[in-house]
Amino acid sequence: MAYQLLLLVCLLQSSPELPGVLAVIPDVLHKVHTTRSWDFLELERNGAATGAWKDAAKYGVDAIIGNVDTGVWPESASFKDDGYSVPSRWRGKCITGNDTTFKCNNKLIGAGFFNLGFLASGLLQGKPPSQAAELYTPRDYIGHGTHTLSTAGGGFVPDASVFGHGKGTAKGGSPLARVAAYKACYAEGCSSSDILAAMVTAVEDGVNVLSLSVGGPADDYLSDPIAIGAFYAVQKGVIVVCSASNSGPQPGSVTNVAPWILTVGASTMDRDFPAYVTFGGVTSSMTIKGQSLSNSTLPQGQRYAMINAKNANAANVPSENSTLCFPGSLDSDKVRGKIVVCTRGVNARVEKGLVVKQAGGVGMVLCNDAGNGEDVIADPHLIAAAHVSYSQCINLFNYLGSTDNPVGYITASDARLGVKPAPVMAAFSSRGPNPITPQILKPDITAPGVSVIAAYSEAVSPTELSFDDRRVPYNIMSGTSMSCPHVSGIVGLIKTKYPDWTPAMIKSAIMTTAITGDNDSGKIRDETGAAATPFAYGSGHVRSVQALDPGLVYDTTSADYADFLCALRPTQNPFPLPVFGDDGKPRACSQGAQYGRPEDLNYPSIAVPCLSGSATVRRRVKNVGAAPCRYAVSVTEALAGVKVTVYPPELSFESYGEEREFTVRLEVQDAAAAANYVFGSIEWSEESESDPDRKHRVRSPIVAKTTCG
Ligand SMILES: *[C@@H]1O[C@H](CO)[C@@H](O)[C@H](O)[C@H]1NC(C)=O
Ligand SMILES: *[C@@H]1O[C@H](CO)[C@@H](O)[C@H](O)[C@H]1NC(C)=O
Ligand SMILES: *[C@@H]1O[C@H](CO)[C@@H](O)[C@H](O)[C@H]1NC(C)=O
Ligand SMILES: CC(=O)N[C@H]1CO[C@H](CO)[C@@H](O)[C@@H]1O
Repeated sequence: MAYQLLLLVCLLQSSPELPGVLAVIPDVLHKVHTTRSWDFLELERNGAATGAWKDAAKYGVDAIIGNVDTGVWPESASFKDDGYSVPSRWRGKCITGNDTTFKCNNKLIGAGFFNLGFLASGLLQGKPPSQAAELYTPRDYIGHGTHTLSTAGGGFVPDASVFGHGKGTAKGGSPLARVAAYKACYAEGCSSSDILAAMVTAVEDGVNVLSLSVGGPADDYLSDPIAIGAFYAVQKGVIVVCSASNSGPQPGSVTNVAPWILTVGASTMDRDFPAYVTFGGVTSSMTIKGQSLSNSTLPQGQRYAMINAKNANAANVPSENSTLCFPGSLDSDKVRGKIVVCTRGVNARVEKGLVVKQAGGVGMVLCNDAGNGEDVIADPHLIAAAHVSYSQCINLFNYLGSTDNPVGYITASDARLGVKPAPVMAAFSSRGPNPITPQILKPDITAPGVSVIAAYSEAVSPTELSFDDRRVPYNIMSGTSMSCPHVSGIVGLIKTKYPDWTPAMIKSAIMTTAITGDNDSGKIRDETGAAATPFAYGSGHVRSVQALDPGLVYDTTSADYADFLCALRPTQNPFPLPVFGDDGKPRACSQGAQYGRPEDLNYPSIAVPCLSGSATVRRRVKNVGAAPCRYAVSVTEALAGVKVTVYPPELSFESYGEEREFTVRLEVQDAAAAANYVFGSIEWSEESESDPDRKHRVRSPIVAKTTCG
């Protein structure tokens, strides 16, 4: 422990641009945000118009995206040299350790690894690192970092697929961006000091977008290395995008919640990977739908005998074990040549298929139990297979129990597009309210994070299971880890189109143009059943084209963040603030000075968690559209029990860059109705008689609660 503290102190002192030692922070374990490490993810730009992407944003050509993660697979086609040159502002290096085969190029322009905190952390508990060589190279031995980096800034790679599924051109959100990989995470986790070292190095190297699909617990901003590193980055003009974590749907589970971070939740796309199970006689068959990314199918045109694994137990093995298709639990004589129906739970889903295959079965239906319900996953099974929901499987179990010689077959089709409704909030995506400052709504945004295909490490199998010896250049994964780099890629586009914009302006553009509706004429739904709220999706689902032309933005300066931190100080740990003025000089909070309230931070969303009687919050917007222009406000969604009044109701701008202030007054009309959080929104919409196409809409969600604590 002493070593990490020294490391942190040394790190801060070694950088002339940092204000010396801020605090002594215990090292904590952070984890990469992959919900199901053998689930696979597909990278696709969601509804982006080619013109805006290609011409206005030039595919993010001026972005340098840094990724703090598990490293990168440098030979991946997604990081192939694309002939563009390295920007002159780049000061980074390609630090390859003792990996002589690792090469950077003009696409993958930088790499490094940070392991001192990890080695000293006790994460290894005295054991030798499982793969010692992996500690001294930026090479990715896990797959996560390659996947996330290629989602943000991977180049165009035609004909990418996972075993032929989801075939298409893989690409990052900013496919012409330069990318750099900062490895700070290992199989056992990431230490906070390595993460902070990686973030500071990336900023000094000259990245302008920093993507972190990493997180850990934090009780306050000043003991959270990601919050501190991000604060430093934002003051240097580098926007930091982080995943919200995978601890949903519990309320208050969101991480990376500092207001200077762009925090991303995860939702589905309109694509799935169907596999169908047909059972019963020719004249009385029934078909149920599941999901699969199996790399094999059954020969068509025939029916196969089926058996419930429960009834296929080997001698001396209880049926509870064979039900789950544990290794060694199946009797080959009972399953040979058959489709075996296994129940989900305990052992890995893909392992169950292998157990069936090794016992001589030809296919597997993987059935959820009641607890797993409707949550089905497209896995890269080693046998023809379909993962089917509980409600659908009930029909199959009824059939198996009703006949002596059950028969059926499995068919798979390729990826199905246009699935409705979409997006749907993933149950695993972490939820607000913000556990540190409920006056700042978190997460900020949601983006695709379920079944995303992107580049992968060829040092590991697609399922990460030891018995799986397959290697794939592209893999499908799910998690807020996968949604975060989608937003990082879009950020690279905005940075390319508007090189001078501050991190807060870019963040505002992304948040105020998001949508809360789905593709089925409804509100974004939640996998857990109910309609989703801003505690799941923040401002809504990211819309890349609209984010490139927001009209107005909420800018937030370093001084604003300093005031915010000073305003919080009574409830924060009492150490000096890592805050600089816009002149670059350190600032300190003055005792007794007035710093306003945290809810007055100029944020693109509004949260008033302890509303008694009435409250007025302040905001200001900056015109980044054509001038002159005029906007009018409306309360687009009312809050139950709370009246919302915006003043002034109209704003006029004479020039580009001009700022206008307004207030939002919340008045309790029915405290009981708003005793729990209530949600609404306001929207500034552009009014132009001469040009009806000029109608920017700038939306802010509002959350309020009349009870405190
Ligand atoms: C790699 O280099 C480091 C430090 O230079 C050394 O300690 C380590 O043993 C090397 N690992 C291997 C596998 O060669
Ligand atoms: C499935 O994977 C195995 C192992 O890598 C391979 O031998 C086989 O050809 C694959 N099948 C298909 C249909 O891709
Ligand atoms: C049945 O599974 C349990 C674990 O759930 C295991 O401990 C036990 O050894 C298994 N029994 C047999 C006979 O395989
Ligand atoms: C109503 C609606 O929002 N439909 C959207 C569904 O999703 C497709 C593509 O993902 C969009 O093009 C539609 O506009």
